[in-house]
Amino acid sequence: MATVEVTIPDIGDFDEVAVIELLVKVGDKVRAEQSLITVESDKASMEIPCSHAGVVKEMRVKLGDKVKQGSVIVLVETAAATGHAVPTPPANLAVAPPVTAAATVSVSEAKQIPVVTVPPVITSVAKPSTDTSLPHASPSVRKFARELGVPLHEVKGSGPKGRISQEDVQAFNRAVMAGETRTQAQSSKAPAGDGAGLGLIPWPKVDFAKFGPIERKELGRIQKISGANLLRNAVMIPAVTNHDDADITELEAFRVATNKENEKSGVKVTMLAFLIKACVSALQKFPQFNSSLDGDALVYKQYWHIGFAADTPNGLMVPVLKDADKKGILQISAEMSELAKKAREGKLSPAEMSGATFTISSLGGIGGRYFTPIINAPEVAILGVCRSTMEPVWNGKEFVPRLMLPLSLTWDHRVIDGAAAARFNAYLGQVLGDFRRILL
Ligand code: CAO
Repeated sequence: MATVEVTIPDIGDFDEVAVIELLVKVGDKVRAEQSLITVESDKASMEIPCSHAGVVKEMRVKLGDKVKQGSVIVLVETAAATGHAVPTPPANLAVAPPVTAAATVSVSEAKQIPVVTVPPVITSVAKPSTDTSLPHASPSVRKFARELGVPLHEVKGSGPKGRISQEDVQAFNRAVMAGETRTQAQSSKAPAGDGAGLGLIPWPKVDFAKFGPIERKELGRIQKISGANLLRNAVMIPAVTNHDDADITELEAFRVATNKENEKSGVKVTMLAFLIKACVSALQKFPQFNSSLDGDALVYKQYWHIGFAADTPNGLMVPVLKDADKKGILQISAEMSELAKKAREGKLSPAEMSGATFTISSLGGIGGRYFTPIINAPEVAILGVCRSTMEPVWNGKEFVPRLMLPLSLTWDHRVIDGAAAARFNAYLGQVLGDFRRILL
């Protein structure tokens, strides 16, 4: 066993350079010629390579330290006595090193520790304006950018002299993903919004009038807004839809009876009110359905605000019934009817359309069997409901007529998996089949 001091080699015209990156730590196994640290002068950044294979015993520098030729940077414990082999300069020099001196080897008599230096590897130039081939970033940052496919020369560095950090690359990547900025390659392909930015072929341009009479009408304001939202949600969310049926025979009988009892109150209970309540129970049992993605984290909401799609003359609106967990069926019905009326009259306030944690889109009053609703981001799931029909259902002995409600649950596969979705639907079916389960 021998301990080798690795020092800063001749780095040319620079008195002192700053340590900008530590590429190894104590205990790391290192190969000969593996880069140990990155230093930066006002002209270039350079990797300082190791001379011997071994294990890092001690780091003699930290970030921000100023070092110069001869400064000891790392102690490496090697397996065999070393100090005699002259390491060859690294073959993968990105730019010719500022010095041509061969590697030097000297032995520190006092400590009996061989001191070994090898030429640095210049990795980037500090002034990209004079050399555009190498953006001003350390090797690990450039590797990171390469792996993400980020064009480094388009990233603005926030470090000294415009040096690009890993955070700068991440911020650039986030901005591109969020559509806040576009890479030069994206911009050169097509303007935003026509799909070509996604690498798709252009939208077909057809002269419809060539085939018959036409009338052109501009989209309404709400259609434009909801269209842009729906497109983003459809493109960005890896969505899957599970279809299921719920037996609502008894629940419908109860609803009809409740409406008879409350005839005079003026409040009409529809199936949607029961669905809201049943969904709250399912959301409480499966909290990931009541969450939102925030970067790499999931935000679980401790409130249950249910949005419901309303068909209005101006287009699709989604009023939000707040704190559905704290309200009974009659109150939910009354509030829903008020919100739906406001939606149709175009009188919903922004507050009445925000804060939803889950959405229900019911076409039950109109018809249909199943459909695939689009998730209302940043929610992670939406329930589509169609018209219930009386169907023959096998009860183990015979077919019996049951009122079956078709359910279509769309979920974000980044947050939810198929098994959880199937369980959610099954539980929802159980609750709708026997509403007493909500009390359990
Ligand atoms: N199965 C059978 N009948 C149903 C039903 C269902 N699943 N859901 C509602 N109905 C019945 C109601 O009982 C009512 O019948 P009666 O008049 O005989 O009592 C009738 O259909 C009309 O109900 P409704 O639609 O007025 O009431 P609702 O509470 O079910 O829905 C609202 C309210 C605002 C959601 C609804 O009016 C609406 O706008 N639906 C469209 C939503 C939509 O467009 N979704 C698609 C979004 S994607 O483009």
